[in-house]
Amino acid sequence: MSASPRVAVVTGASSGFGAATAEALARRGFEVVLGARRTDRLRAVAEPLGALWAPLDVTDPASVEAFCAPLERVDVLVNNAGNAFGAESVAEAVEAKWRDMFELNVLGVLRMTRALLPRLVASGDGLIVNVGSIAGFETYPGGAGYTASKHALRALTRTLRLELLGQPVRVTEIAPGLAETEFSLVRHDGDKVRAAKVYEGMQPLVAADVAEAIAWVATRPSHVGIDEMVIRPRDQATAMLVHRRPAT
Ligand code: NDP
Ligand code: 8X3
Repeated sequence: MSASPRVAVVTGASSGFGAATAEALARRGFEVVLGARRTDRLRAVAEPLGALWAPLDVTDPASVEAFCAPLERVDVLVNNAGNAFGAESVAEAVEAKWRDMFELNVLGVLRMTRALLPRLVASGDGLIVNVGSIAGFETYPGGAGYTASKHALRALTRTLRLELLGQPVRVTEIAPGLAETEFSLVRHDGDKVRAAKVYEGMQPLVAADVAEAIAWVATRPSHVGIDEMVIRPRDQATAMLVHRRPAT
């Protein structure tokens, strides 16, 4: 008799890293449960994988509760939903954007983790993967709202690992550098020219690069914890130091 598949919840699965992670985990035999706000996009990701999906807004406690309540078994939680809003300097910071980033990138992770932790513990072999960023331990001009939120997420992740010592749940932070997804388009409010400039003259990561790392973490033997993984393009040494080739 074969064991029933492990269940992995992926937030922000309608695009980018989340969609690619859904695919990578499904390919490795996980039963994946996907959440995001854009349900048309979510359905398009889920259906070819035979995955379960439901609307999820991690900034809304009622939505988190409705998404999590029907889940009987959860082995893996990938807290991936997140975004940056704007690139204003501290002097010109827009408080509403900072609030939105903290609601999404920090409190969203807190809500999902709190809701699913009992089921992760009950699985006997739980794993939480928080998608942080190099912005969790670096800073750059115009990035303070986002980097502050990812620094906070990093603190949450590290604290959780301490608090869960002795429980059957591992905690991992995945910290990517520049990756071409919808991230920059969202950050720059749909401005395609500005978003494209972020990757000009360099080769960024693609979503599958990060998804493969998450899938690798999720398939280590249960006694092996991967605390953190920094993944950058070869063309990027730090958040601010990027090798760009001149246009030919
Ligand atoms: P995308 O913009 O492509 O994906 C973001 C995902 O988050 C979407 O699926 C979006 O779905 C979802 N999301 C946004 N708001 C909410 C919400 N309130 N509730 C639920 N889901 C939400 O960007 P990425 O794939 O690049 O980003 C994924 C993660 O990776 C983020 O945490 C980001 O900070 C991080 N990251 C990205 C890097 C990059 O360079 N791309 C580098 C390092 C880290 P929907 O709008 O349908 O809700
Ligand atoms: C996204 C990477 O460098 O734009 O998390 O902050 S960066």
